[in-house]
Amino acid sequence: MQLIGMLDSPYVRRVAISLRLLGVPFEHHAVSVFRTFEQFRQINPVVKAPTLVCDDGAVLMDSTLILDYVETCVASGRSLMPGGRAERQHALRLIGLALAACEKSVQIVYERQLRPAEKRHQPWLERVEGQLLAAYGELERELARTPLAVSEEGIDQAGVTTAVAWGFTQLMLADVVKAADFPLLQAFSAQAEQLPAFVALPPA
Ligand SMILES: N[C@@H](CCC(=O)N[C@@H](CS)C(=O)NCC(=O)O)C(=O)O
Repeated sequence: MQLIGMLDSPYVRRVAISLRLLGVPFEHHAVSVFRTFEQFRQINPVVKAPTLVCDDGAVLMDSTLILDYVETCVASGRSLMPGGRAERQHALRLIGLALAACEKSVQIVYERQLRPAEKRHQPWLERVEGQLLAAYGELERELARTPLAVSEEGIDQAGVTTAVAWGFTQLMLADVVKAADFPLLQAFSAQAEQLPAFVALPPA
């Protein structure tokens, strides 16, 4: 299978790291939705990163849907999603918060990089920044209640997505989300970024 998209997208990176942790072979093609729009459009007319081209040629998009499919391709029997109902509910809550943080971060990045300064709407930006900080506030409280496993064998999808989201936000918006205000997220992500799967798939 082929994973299409740049690793500076947290959505692409969470899929790439998950594929590697799960031992599912894949080719990565670093095609940009902006710089190489036409090339991307040839693969997926909708131009969404990540895109997964499956071995039978089917084209999937949306990181969560791609990961749903990828989990069915694992030969080793490993899963990044817990099986028990309570554990799965907890993982889904964390993943939802981390994905909301990704979405709000991406919205702010697009506002800063794509929208002309004179067309920016400050109340909208403030709303999105508030949502972003709320998502990380909730994640920080969750980590205080229940620490996440952080080893190559133990990390799950909640851990992968939380660390990738945090890394992206710190890379792009450290002025909005101050690392010192979220010490548990900072410490967890620093440890996750040392894991071989994260080191092999850096965001830049
Ligand atoms: N919910 C989607 C979000 C994917 C997404 O928004 N990706 C961005 C790159 S970070 C993208 O494709 N942007 C181009 C566009 O939406 O036109 C997912 O989980 O994959």
